Amino acid sequence: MSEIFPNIKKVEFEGKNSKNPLAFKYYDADRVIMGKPMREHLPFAMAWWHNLCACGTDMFGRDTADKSFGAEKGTMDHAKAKVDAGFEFMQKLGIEYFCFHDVDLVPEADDIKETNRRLDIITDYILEKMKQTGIKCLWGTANMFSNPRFMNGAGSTNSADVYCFAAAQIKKALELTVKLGGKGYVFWGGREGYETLLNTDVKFEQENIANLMKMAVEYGRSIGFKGDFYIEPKPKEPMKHQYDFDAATAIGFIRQYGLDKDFKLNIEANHATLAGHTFQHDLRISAINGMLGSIDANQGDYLLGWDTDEFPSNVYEATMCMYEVLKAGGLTGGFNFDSKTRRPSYTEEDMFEAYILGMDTFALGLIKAAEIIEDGRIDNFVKERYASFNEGIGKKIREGKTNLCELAEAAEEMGAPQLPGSGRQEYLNAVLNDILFGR
Ligand code: XUL
Ligand code: CO
Repeated sequence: MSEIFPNIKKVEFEGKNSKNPLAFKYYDADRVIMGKPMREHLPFAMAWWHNLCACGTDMFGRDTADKSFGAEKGTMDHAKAKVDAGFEFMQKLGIEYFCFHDVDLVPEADDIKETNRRLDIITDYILEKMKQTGIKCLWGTANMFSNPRFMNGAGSTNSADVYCFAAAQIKKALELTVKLGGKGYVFWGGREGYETLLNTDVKFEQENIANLMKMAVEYGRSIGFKGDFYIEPKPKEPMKHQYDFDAATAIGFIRQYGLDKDFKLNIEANHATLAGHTFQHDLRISAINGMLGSIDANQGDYLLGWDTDEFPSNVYEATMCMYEVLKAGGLTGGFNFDSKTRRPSYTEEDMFEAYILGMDTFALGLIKAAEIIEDGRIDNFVKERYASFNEGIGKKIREGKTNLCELAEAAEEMGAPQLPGSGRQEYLNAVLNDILFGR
């Protein structure tokens, strides 16, 4: 079979002094960091939708990139060409996983039976490619936000008919995820939210969403899905208000509806920043609740208030991400590049250079995060900061062995308490700079 990207050879690791745009400078798959090769720390995934479907369209202009891959768009030949392009792309970059929505794979027909037939054909083809290459599926999902029928959401819709349709799509997407051996199944609540409370029954909508998820778990388990279900929080866009606002909100929802045995979170960097948090914040909140499952790797733009889905280039953020991941003992999922090249970056080279940037950024983040941990100054400072809880009354507080009367007595005895020790934020930032740039 002829190549789709004949001008691009397998991307190799050349080291940090390389000036070759089509080589890795930091991602060295076999390099061992804290006892594990980089490839195991960083199970990277290609997002089918951005890489093989998105062509640079924005609200003000049509496609800039040609992703026909030699076939006529809107046909099954094109669906197949996308599979060929995707597998060649992943192989050339050494990416071991992919993620997909149902409608990324085939052109959607008016009749769901026909769409499902097409999905069966294309996933047979994908399965063959997976066997040939060893590439695996990280997670699958159903797109329940693009079709006009989902204008008011899927689980949160006001229409029982649309709700049935959502259920049908989830059922099929779960079957496909199982067929392709996916490790996870994602619910990103694309339009699960509202525009105005004047027409919305929030409680009812949330119950309906939870019930849809319960039915998904029940069906998924019945057909042998052993992986994790994920909620991917996002505060807004396309809806003004989305129910899965951020990690903390999604965790509350998962627990409220008894979904915590089956669900974890898929944290996307740009979603966390849209919610007014740092990426690291949402990772930490997920991790301390035992719900850090997978990551959608991208970044936003601090000057823009929307989901720009840029390829990660911010080494500081990637470092703090990898610090959280290492501390949490790794991910059960992986790092899916839910990122797209900018509209003016429309060439094949841009597609590869974008992934090289993202992979190198996370590799550098991993190297630096391991250095933070090995250096120990930051972790030791945090530990020391709470030292007053290690003995005396502090120890009793830590162990839950005291009460308000005893604490009040202790306060009266001590007179005015000493000020808590300095937070030393400036010193800690200097330590971080030293680790990031001083060596
Ligand atoms: C949208 C988004 C989605 C999900 C999957 O902001 O992140 O691509 O990751 O539906
Ligand atoms: Co995402």
